Amino acid sequence: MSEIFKNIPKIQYEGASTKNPLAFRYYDADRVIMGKKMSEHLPFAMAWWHNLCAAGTDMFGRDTADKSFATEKGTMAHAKAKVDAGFEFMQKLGIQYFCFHDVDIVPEADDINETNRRLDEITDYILEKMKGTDIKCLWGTANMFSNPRFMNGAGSTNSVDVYCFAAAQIKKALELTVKLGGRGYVFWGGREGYETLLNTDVKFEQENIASLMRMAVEYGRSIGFTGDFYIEPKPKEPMKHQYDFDAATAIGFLRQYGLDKDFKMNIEANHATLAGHTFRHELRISAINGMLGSIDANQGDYLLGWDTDEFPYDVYESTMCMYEVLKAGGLTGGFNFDAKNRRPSNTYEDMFHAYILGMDTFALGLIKAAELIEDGELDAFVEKKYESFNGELGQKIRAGKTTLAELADRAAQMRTCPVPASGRQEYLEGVVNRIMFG
Ligand code: XLS
Ligand code: NI
Ligand code: NI
Repeated sequence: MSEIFKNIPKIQYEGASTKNPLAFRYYDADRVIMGKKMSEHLPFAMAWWHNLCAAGTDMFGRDTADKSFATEKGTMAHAKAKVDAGFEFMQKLGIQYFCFHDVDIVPEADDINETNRRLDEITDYILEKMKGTDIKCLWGTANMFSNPRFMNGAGSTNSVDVYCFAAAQIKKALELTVKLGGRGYVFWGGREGYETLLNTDVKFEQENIASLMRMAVEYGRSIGFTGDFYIEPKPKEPMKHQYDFDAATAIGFLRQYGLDKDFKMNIEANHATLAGHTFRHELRISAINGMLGSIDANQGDYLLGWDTDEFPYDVYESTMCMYEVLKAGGLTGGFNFDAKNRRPSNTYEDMFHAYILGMDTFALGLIKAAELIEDGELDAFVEKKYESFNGELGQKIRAGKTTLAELADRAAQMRTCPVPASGRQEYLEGVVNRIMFG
């Protein structure tokens, strides 16, 4: 098989001062940060769909990039060429994981039996490719949003037949994920939501989604899937209102239906901002609930209200992300670049520039987050901020052993209004800038 990305060498770390556009400035796989190699802190993954399938089509125009890889699109030859391209791409970048939807890796047939046969064939081919490399699957998923049959949802559909189709796709995608040794399995609720309550029974739909997930857990465990299931929260798009709005909503849903032991969150930066949160808010909420699993590493645009899936370049954001990840003790999943080149960035070289940018952004974020933690000033401040709870009464409150009457008595004895200490936000923002740019 001949080289696809000709003239692109293996990308090496050359240090911050390099002007070589095809080199890493910060991502130095073997560099040890806080006791672990960068490559272990940052299990990067390639998103099959954006990198090997999407070619720039948007609502207003057709493809700008050529992702045919010298074959005819829609054929198994093309599916295999994408595997070849993907493996060459990952090896040249030193990326160890990939993520996929079922329909990313083969053209879908009308008859699911034929689709499944194609999936078997392509995953045999992928397995063959994996041999002799250190490339693995991060997570798999079923695309239950593109095909018109899912227009009213998958788990939330009004059609029993469509529900069965969704079940069949999940069953197969789980088998493929296990076959490829995937660490996780993702549910992104693409069409699980509603456009109008005039035609929607929300309770009915949510119960059906939960049942589908419960069956997925049962089946996954029965075929030896030991990884995490993930929900990837998103507030809107394509639906006006999506059920997995944000981490807090998704966690509540999982607890309500007894799924919280098997599921964690896959937090996507751009989805967080669409929900009106910061990326780090979603990470923190997941982490404090023991559900920080994996990350879809991308970036939105503050001027646009949709999922622009840009490659992350904002180092302030990646630093805050890595701060949360380090504090949480790492991820069980990894960092999937659910990101695409801008439509006018349409060459093979642009694909590499995009991943180099994303990997460097997170590597620098990791370096800066470790410095913030080692510096210790933020931690020390937060600890001091709550110090009044260190006393006897504070400890009693923390232990849940006080009554309202007891606390009210204490307030009654004060005679003056209590004043808490300053939050010092601006000072702390300056501390962050000292570490970032000092
Ligand atoms: C779409 C989602 C999607 C999931 C996988 O907004 O981010 O790409 O990550 O289905
Ligand atoms: Ni997204
Ligand atoms: Ni995503």
